[in-house]
Formats: sequence, C-alpha cells, structure tokens
Amino acid sequence: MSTIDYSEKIPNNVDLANDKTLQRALEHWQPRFLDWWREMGPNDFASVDVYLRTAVGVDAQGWAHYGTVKMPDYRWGIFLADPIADRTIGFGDSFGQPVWQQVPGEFRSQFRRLIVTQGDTEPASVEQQHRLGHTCPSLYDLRNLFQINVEEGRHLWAMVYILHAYFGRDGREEAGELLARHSGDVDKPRILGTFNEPIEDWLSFFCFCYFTDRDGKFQLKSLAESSFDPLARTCRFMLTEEAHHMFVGETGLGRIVRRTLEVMKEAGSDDPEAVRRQGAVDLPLLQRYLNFWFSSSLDLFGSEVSSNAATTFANGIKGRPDEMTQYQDHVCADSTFEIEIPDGKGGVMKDTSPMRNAMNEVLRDAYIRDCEIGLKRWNMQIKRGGHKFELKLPSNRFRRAIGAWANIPTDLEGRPIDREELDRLLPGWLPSASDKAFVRSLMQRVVEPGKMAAWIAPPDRGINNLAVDYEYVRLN
Ligand code: BYC
Repeated sequence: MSTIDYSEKIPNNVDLANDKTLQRALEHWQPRFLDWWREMGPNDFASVDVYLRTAVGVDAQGWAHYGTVKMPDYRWGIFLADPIADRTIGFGDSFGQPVWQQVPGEFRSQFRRLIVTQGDTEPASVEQQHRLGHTCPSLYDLRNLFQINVEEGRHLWAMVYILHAYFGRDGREEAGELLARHSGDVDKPRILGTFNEPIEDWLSFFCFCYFTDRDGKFQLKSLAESSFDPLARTCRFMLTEEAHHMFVGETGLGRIVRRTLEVMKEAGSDDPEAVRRQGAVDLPLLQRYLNFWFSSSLDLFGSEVSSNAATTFANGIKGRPDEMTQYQDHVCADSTFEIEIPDGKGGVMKDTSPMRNAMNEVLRDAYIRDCEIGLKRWNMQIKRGGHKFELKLPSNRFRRAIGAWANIPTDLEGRPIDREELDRLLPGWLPSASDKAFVRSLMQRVVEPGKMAAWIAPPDRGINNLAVDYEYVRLN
C-alpha cells in the first residue's frame, strides 16, 4: 500500500519528489488553482472551520480521515489507487494484453479529449455551487456542500496530474484551460451542457448531486476500466469520494419528501398551495425539478450511436462500468444493440446499431436503472403516507439536446408531439418562473446547530458518528 506524502507542497502518492520537472510544472499550476478557488469557490467562507474528510491514504483505513479545516488550507493533492499486479486489458481489440503505463502515441488525442472533458466538469460544479453556502438549510448540509466542493477541487487535481505527467506541453496547456473556462460563461463556457446550468437553490443542488454526480459515477467507472493504468487508478480512487456526493443527493431529496409528507399530514391536505403555505416543497414541484435535472443529465452520455464511443471501446480507452462482472463478451466485435430513434414522420422506430457504437446508450440504460432506485424508495414513503402521488422519471426521449432525440418535441412519456403542443405543456413539466421564485423564497439560511429549514427533515444521523446537532461548520 502506498502512503500519501503530506510533507510535500503537493501531497501525493506518486513519488512526485523524484520527478523534478513534473513537480515544478505542478507547483507552477498550484497557485493558479488557489487563485481560481478564491475567485470561483466558496470563498466567502474562507475563514470558517469546517469538519472535513481528507484522505491520508488510499486504502480503507486512510481515505476517510476527519478533522476541522479552513477550506483554503485543505490539502489538495494527487492520490492514485494502488496498482493491481499483472493487470491486463479488460475489453476491446487488445483484450488480455498487459495494461499500459504510458499513453500509446496513436491514442493520445482520444485520451486527451476524454480526460479534458472529465476534468472540465469538476471545477464547473464548484462554480455552479459558488453561492449556495449563504442559503444553507442547516450546518450539517453546509458541511456536506463544502466537502463536495473541496473534493471536486481534488478531482480536478486528479485529471491535471494525468495531463501534466503524460501529455507534455499539450497537457499543460489543457490544464491551464481547465481554469479559464467557466460555468455559464458566454465566451468560454464549460464543455458539457449540464455544467453550465445555474444551481441557485438547494433543491437544484440535491437534484444535481442525485442525477449529475451519478453520471460522474458511471463515467468514472468506465474510465476506471481503461487500459491506461494511471488513468484507471486515479478514477478508482475518485469513485470512493464520489459515493458521498450521490449520498448527499439521495438523502437530501429523501429528506425533502419526508418533510413534505409531514406537512401534508399536519395540513390534512395534499393541495400544493396548502403545502407551500407551510413553507414546504409540494410534490408536483419536486417532480418538475426532477424532470429538468434528469433530462439534462441524460445528455451527458452523448449520442445513442457514436463513432467516438466505438473507437474508444475498440482501442481499450473507455470501457463499461464493472466490465468484468457485468458482461460476458468483452470484445463486442459482432454484437448489436437495439435503439429507438425518431422515424422522421413523427413516430418512433427501432434500429440496430453495432454494439461498440451504442456504448453511450448501454451506459445511459444502466444509469437510468440506477436513478430509479431512489424514486422507488421515495414513492414507498409517499404510499406509506397514504397518498396516490407517484414520482416518475421522464422518458429518455424527453427534452434531449444531444443525440437522435435532440430537439424532437415529445411528452414526458417520450411520445412525439407538435412543437406548439410542447410549448403549451412544457411550463407544467419543468420548473416555471413562479416555481423558482417560490423555491428561492424558501432558501433562508439556518445556522443554529441541529436546526433545519422548514422545507427539509433532519438527516437520520450525523457525519462520522457525530450527533446531527454537532457544530459541523464554525462560522465564528
Ligand atoms: N453537452 O459522439 P458524441 C462528473 C459533445 S460527470 C455538450 O455524441 P461521445 C461530475 C461531445 O463532447 C462525468 N456537448 O459523444 C458530476 C462531442 O464533442 P467533440 C463527466 C456534448 O464523444 C458532478 C460531440 O458532442 N465525465 O464527473 O461518444 C460533479 C459528439 O459527441 C454533450 C465524462 O463525461 C453534452 N451533454 O461521448 C462533478 C467522461 N454530450 O469532442 C463531476 C468523459 C456530448 O466532438 N467524456 N457532447 O467536440 C466522455 O466520455 C464523452 O466525451 C461523452 C460524449 C460521454 C461526454
């Protein structure tokens, strides 16, 4: 097991001290990262003490070490999961051959493109969440937001290390660009659509953690299968941290549902107006937020049929999550996958794609199944409360901006409809201006230890076995 060297300016377990050129290059990038954090991160909270988790090792004992830290003093560094001895390529044309410790020249640009796209999302999410701290529903939630922010910062470090260490001058330039693009910037936006959407309230934040961080899980798992071993190892370690982000999303939304059910019971009514009068989130409103963030996150998987996806699979660059345990055929040279595409006449038709070209869709399908788990749980709560309402994921054809269904008007079930009909119905399917104004009105900051905003139930337990009313952030 490799230990993390915290005596270094950049904590790492990659023996950075023995590669002076790389060390110098990363030490040159480090102050630019800190400048970016000050400008774009939760900097209004730079001086507060936060109960944070920091990795001191990459094994089960070391990755979750808790202590009180001021965020700018968080030790962002480079942590790769330990190598797996004699690891071989798990998919594609080179199946069974030894994995690579360097990037093969012919695959350089494909790797770089994926690593840059992955890296771009990490600082983007910190930028999106820049001001949320001011409206936290509790100190417990504030701490979770900051934990996610510092870890997304570290995930940026993970990709920047790979760019610097393995992609020479191109990689250094791309690392610079990762700090130059900004979420929602008109001239230099982030690469993927969802990461330019504003997150101005905590309901959006919890939806983002539930749906968008889950895309992160699937993409990181696919890259953790890569034949380029340093990339696989860095993604494997990132996944341990990513799990907490999805936990925040799932429990956050679950706590909102629980609170709403309490309010419905107290009011003796499930009328949305009655729920709103009590300062809680009515279920149809929650459904509209789910519709928005789920459909946006579906686009993150790319087109249903993609020659990029076929090439990266064939070349052993990007695999499928849990390739070894979930699939029998790891080469997929002759298999096919059935997809549904628009028939050009206002309907839907089935088409058959070579499996390799359909890898984005294979991932998206698995992602949708994973998204359904939380909804089942929340629907059980709603049913147990004696209500008929059921939360649903819209069809994967609804409101798509990427792929075969991009800009094809459909209803929530994915049935193609006229554009006029869509324009008429869409305000009932997505958060309206008045929904957003109402949600904004709920966002009043609550910072007394153990207290929760009126629209969210307390969590079942605190962090690291501490009480829910522990002072997770000392605002001084
Ligand atoms: N918005 O052949 P296509 C995370 C672009 S989240 C805008 O359809 P391909 C996190 C695509 O880039 C995980 N553009 O797709 C979560 C390409 O452009 P170029 C992030 C889009 O290439 C929360 C063109 O359309 N990681 O970690 O097969 C907080 C044609 O592409 C979009 C990754 O995404 C979109 N939604 O696959 C923090 C993994 N979708 O290159 C972090 C790395 C596609 O022709 N990325 N395009 O200019 C990939 O694996 C692939 O790039 C994609 C697309 C899955 C995104």
